[in-house]
Amino acid sequence: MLNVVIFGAPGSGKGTQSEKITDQYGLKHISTGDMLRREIKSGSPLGIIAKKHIDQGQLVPDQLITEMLSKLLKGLGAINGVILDGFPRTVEQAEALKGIFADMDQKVSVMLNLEVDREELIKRLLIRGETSGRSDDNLETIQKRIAVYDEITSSVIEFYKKEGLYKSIEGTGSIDQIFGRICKAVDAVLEKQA
Ligand code: B4P
Repeated sequence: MLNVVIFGAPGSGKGTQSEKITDQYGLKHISTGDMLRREIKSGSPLGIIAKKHIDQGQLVPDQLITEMLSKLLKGLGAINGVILDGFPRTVEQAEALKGIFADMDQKVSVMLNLEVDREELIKRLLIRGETSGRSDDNLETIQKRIAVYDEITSSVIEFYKKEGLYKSIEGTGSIDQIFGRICKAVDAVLEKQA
């Protein structure tokens, strides 16, 4: 099994690269951002709570997101593995994921950190905001999201460094160039597993 965590600041390309990784390695793509946006669209109780947080550029509470993810992971049938896009975003979520996977006799195979500078992140998200219709793709909320990343989410890097699962990926360049770097890192993990 290959279980990949794709990590990075907002706009670092997690969603973009996850789709390519899914095709290449036959993994199940799990995006917590997409799951939350579906909940919001359906008007579910979780969606109503999530919208309040997302519109302000804040994280959705750990317990809600962890329960949602746990149910989904434990309900998966036979698969080659997963790519987790947007989870974990706090050390508490990283610890919870370790526990959920342990219950399933699974573990994270590698954590890929897409590194992109601030100016480029803001530029990408503002461009996306022109067409995405996302309530969080405006300058004020983007800056808030990046601040939340710095204050809270970036600590997840240390967690995976300690676990010996951390891999830094240069996240600027063409989408295919970045994907090439990711494949090199994932292939090295697969070789070790073989
Ligand atoms: P997400 O949906 O995960 O949003 P993201 O971090 O903004 O996007 P991503 O990094 O995937 O960027 P993308 O590939 O699209 O989360 C949204 C919100 O949901 C969070 O702020 C939070 O409130 C909540 N949430 C989600 N998960 C949570 C959790 N675990 N706990 C608590 N709350 C949670 O790329 C961005 C743009 O860049 C795209 O337009 C793309 O086309 C472009 N791009 C990509 N690669 C490029 C490249 N190489 N060059 C130029 N442009 C590129």
